[in-house]
Amino acid sequence: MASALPADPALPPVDARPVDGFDPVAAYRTMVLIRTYEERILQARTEREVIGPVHPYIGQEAVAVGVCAALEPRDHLVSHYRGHGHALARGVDPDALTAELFGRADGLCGGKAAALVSDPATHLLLSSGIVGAGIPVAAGAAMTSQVKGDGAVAVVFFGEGALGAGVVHETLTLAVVQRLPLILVCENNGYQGATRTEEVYPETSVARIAEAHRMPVHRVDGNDTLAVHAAATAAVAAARAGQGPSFIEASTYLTRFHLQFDRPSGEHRPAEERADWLARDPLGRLRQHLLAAGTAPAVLDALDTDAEQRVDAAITFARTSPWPAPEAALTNLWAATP
Ligand SMILES: Cc1ncc(C[n+]2csc(CCOP(=O)(O)OP(=O)(O)O)c2C)c(N)n1
Repeated sequence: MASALPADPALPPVDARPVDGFDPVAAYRTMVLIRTYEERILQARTEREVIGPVHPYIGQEAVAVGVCAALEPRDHLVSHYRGHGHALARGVDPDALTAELFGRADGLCGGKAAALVSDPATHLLLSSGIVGAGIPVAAGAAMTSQVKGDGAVAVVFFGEGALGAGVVHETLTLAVVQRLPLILVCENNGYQGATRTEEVYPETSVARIAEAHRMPVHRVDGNDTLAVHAAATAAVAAARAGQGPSFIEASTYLTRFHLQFDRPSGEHRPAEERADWLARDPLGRLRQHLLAAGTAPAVLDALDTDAEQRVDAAITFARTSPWPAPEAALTNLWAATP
């Protein structure tokens, strides 16, 4: 992995033992899995084995992993088109996820969903391709848990572009007034496709927009897994205690490009800006913290190798999975009558 930065003696030592159920070594394992997975899926898209568009998540892994590590199995999750990282961080089976991207019958959704997966087993309700559309769905899940009193919370991931959607503001209002157990996680990467957010938003601090709805806000360095996890833990605790929703603004950066069909999209991020963020790569930073805390490099290297083997196995699984039967195109179109 390119993330093998040397330990920086200037950093304060970090205790690498699990704290409050958070295990930074396990977090590193998942982040490396996501990074390796995404690199291989981009390659598979170039080779036309993956069928739909691929929206990379490379550079943003600390957000998915930091947040998902704060959740319990009963909690609900809503993702979007840049969602492989959220799915893997949530524990979705890499074989089934890959078979889905390859359009195969053993895919998570029978090969019909491409990247817009859902997975009842892990309560991943939806990955929406419509910017902002998943946010009211997550609020619905939060309201369902509130009515049932089952103690679950709902988490939704979205980019800052979603704050341009009217329905998001309606949802923020409702969530605050109804004290819904909802955690909104805005992955603010500064871009909406090829457009810089400052070119299209009069207010680029999305946290201030959430505050205007009187929603408690956590502003975090979205490339710092431990900081993201601490914010998510506080937000989940508040939601479970009946204190209502929270908004996490995780500042991060997409180090590649917006999306890929056969070739990457042609937009350019300024070289200096990209280099600056690469120096703050979330994997490199977590690795650096773990080394500073005394974790043996060999332990982390073994996790890098494990990730490569796991992704190889998932790709082999997808390649050998059958194509869906033509008649499967007509199944699961409508929900069963309750
Ligand atoms: C309602 C809607 N409008 C426009 C689009 C086209 N579109 C796809 S991604 C995107 C940019 C979204 O940016 P952001 O929410 O910041 O997320 P990011 O892609 O940066 O992760 C747009 C405008 C869409 N998918 N849905």
